[in-house]
Amino acid sequence: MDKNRLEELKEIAKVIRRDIITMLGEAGSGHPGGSLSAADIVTALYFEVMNINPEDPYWPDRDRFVLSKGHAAPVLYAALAERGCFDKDELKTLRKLGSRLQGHPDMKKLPGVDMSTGSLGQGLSAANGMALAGKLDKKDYRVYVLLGDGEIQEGQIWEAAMAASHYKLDNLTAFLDYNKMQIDGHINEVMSPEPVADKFRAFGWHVIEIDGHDMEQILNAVEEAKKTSGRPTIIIAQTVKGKGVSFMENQVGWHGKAPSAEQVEEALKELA
Ligand SMILES: Cc1ncc(C[n+]2csc(CCOP(=O)(O)OP(=O)(O)O)c2C)c(N)n1
Repeated sequence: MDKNRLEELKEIAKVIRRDIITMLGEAGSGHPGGSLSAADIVTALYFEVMNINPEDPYWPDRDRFVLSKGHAAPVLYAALAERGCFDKDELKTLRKLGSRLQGHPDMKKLPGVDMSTGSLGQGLSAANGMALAGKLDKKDYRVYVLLGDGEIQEGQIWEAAMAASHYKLDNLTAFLDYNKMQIDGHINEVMSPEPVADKFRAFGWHVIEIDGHDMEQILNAVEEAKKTSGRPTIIIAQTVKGKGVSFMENQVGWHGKAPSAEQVEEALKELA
């Protein structure tokens, strides 16, 4: 990949991280840790990978994205706004009464959101449906879904994993945001998903393991997924919860807490 383009994408990821911090500071509540850990993946999808048209959000041939870990809504809103789907000024309305930018994404309110999410465990099933519909309709759009490592403790994920390989959904690519933390502690202490790569392999998936903050690795993995036929792909992305803001990194306490005005200032300095 062109070095300049890679640098541009890294810059966009920084803008997305800054917007996440600003929005959460303004809202006074929300989920910074899991939004920041997913920022590079979501940037790669919306700015390099996905075939979408911001002027025609319901275009039937568009690629789809399901933010299955819906509490990370700020990363999706920041990406949609930066991509031109709506005015960036609206980011200020996050979590306000009547806003299109609810605490969890609502497809009936905000064009550009392909699936309403927030109740963990359901997004992979919805993505399966979109991928299966694409096959039945003989369309060549692709479906991307982002899962949390705590989220995959939900049984429905494994029913969906089984179905995706049964239906040979090679137009479906899942990302696992493997930041090792969930709401109330370290993943290994609460409920370990390990050996997660072997589990998905056993369910019939093609598995790729990457550093989820390395833009080149993310893009190469997506290319490999596109070339994989007859089965779905999961990209297990090693990430850091709170990535980019030193005092939030690897801190469970920053799962669902907004930064104060001083903390917003400090974080924005680091992300300058
Ligand atoms: C069905 C359901 N149960 C509980 C919650 C509350 N909840 C919100 S975020 C979260 C932790 C999710 O952890 P993980 O998937 O690892 O997300 P990340 O650490 O990436 O933010 C929980 C339990 C929920 N949203 N849905």
